[in-house]
Amino acid sequence: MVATLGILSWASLEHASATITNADFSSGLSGWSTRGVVSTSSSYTYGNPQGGTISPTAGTQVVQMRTTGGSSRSSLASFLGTTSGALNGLVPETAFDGSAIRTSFNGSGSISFDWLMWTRDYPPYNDFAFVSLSGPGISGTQLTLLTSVNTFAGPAGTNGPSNGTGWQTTTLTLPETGTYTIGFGTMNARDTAFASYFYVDDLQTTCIPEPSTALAAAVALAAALWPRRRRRIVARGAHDFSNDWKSAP
Ligand SMILES: [Ca+2]
Ligand SMILES: [Ca+2]
Repeated sequence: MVATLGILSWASLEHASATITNADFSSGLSGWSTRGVVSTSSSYTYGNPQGGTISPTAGTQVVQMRTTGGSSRSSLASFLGTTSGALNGLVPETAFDGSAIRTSFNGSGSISFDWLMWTRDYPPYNDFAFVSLSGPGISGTQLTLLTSVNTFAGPAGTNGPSNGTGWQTTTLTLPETGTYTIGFGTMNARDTAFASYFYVDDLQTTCIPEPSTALAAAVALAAALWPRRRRRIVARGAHDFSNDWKSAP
């Protein structure tokens, strides 16, 4: 019995740990593919005006993507498995260059992550950040706009708030159980000047055990509880088993 529970326990741990590799970027960019200007660090600090420091929300490092100096829109579209037109459609302005990362993982239920955008740009130069997701139950590549300069930045010369959008958490639904690819990107809009910066950290996904594993665990649990209940009854010197069973919680 102990051996059985041990195996089940090991199996469920193995299942959970196999979901997202380097989900908090503590191992730099290991397990991630990148395009454009991408780096990881224990912190990013900007000078005034409206300077600030971006720190990880989990582990020892956070990833940064930069718009200016990145790759072309068509290159990013190819990298993320989508079209140049779809990326351009995320904001009303024309999208130019930018940077992106992506990784694949086994999951089900949902995936959540932390993100923050900081900018040296200002409205109406509407640089933006987005997430992409593809996998079972999703048609093509799903693109979701997370934020853009017009929604959080201040007037020219201010660089917006010192912490940009601040850290936000977004959760996406995974329609089925299987292998998904998630991507993150940021792009210049309206022109290629004045960089914006996009940070991501702490990806987490639920992982529901296979039905056969769940059933086996339930059977094992019932078997484990049965002798314990019997021992308790015997220890109490029970001579009337029917009463003991009725009074059992
Ligand atoms: Ca981190
Ligand atoms: Ca810009």
